[in-house]
Amino acid sequence: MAEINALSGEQSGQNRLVYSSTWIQAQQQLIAWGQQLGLRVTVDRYGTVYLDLVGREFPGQIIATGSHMDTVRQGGDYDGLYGVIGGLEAIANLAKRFGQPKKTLRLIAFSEEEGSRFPATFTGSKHYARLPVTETINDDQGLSFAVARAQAVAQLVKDGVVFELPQLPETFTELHIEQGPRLFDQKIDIGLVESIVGQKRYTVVVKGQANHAGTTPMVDRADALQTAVMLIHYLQEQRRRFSEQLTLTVGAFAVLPNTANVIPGRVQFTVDCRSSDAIELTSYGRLVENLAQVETNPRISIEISQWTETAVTELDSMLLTEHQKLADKLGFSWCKLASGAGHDSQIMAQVARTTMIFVPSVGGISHAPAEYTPTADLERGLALLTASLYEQAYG
Ligand code: HGY
Ligand code: MN
Ligand code: MN
Ligand code: MN
Repeated sequence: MAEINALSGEQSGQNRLVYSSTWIQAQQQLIAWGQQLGLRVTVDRYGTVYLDLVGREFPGQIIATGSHMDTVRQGGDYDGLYGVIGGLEAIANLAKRFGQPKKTLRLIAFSEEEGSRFPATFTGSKHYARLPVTETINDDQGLSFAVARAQAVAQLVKDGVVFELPQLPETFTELHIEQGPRLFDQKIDIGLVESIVGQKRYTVVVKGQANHAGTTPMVDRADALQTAVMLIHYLQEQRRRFSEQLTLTVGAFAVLPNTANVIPGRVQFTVDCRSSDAIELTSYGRLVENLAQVETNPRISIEISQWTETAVTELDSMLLTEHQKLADKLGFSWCKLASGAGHDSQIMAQVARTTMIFVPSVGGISHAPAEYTPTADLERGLALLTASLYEQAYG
């Protein structure tokens, strides 16, 4: 993991945004490791990398593990990458100790999950799951997804690398940090994930009238920032009507023009709401979608666009039960829990029996440079994943 994280050379956290140079170098490094291990290397059109330890008796029956290679901006060292490197380590250890498995063992490094560069999430797992992927989107520099994708993926497909969309697996197990405080606070080794929250994300654009800060009479102003602040306050007020588990994050703020002596004419902000209760998520989402009905300055216009929606997802209970037994055998403490973070597993759960293994995040911190998990915890998660893959592919 250290080698791949070092590629970005960032002190202020990881910025391995999809199709960026650090993302390309990381996927190239992963391909090189896969080739050194003698694994079959496949890359799909979105740049997801698949490394296969082909099965001896049932090569077409695939047991998969993995996670996403991209990060949020100023992200941590473990979100996504732990599942990619941990999955590779588990497969390499099994190949060294037990040789070829009966079924194919597959590691997947999904190209994009976070939605940090382009307003689209889970692109890698959606494409692999044969679900629609939006390509007609630009990043904040105006570069199109389609161009960035084509340029980056062309650098991954070289000699000995097959370029296709491989067959779907029987099962998918994602090794991931919890990104929350529960395991750390309660000193529990392993989290066995029962379900993952549903998510809705929106962009809100408030348009007013840029004007002179000194000469424009207060009654004639259309101050976009004032209205945006009032809308955000309204969203937070309304959230109180819902259960504690509905999370609301109002994110990135963009204000134009952003100078003290100009009345802000245009403000953009994001809204991220989540819940493991589908009805609650729908009704809060409707509040956001109807923001334009809220009483504001008649000179102001408000545009709301929704850019992600992922359903509340139940994971595979039989795989979870198997992991309980293996964790007991390994002498690890464990608990069942729901994930407040989104994961590629909620897309993979639509096409394969899917489960997740969590390890603690110190202080529950994630999506930040301070994200940290001690090696002993990482190794416990790896040991459980290795035991599970052994049971499924060699047993
Ligand atoms: O936002 C999330 O929950 C995930 O880490 N992408
Ligand atoms: Mn993640
Ligand atoms: Mn994340
Ligand atoms: Mn995720």
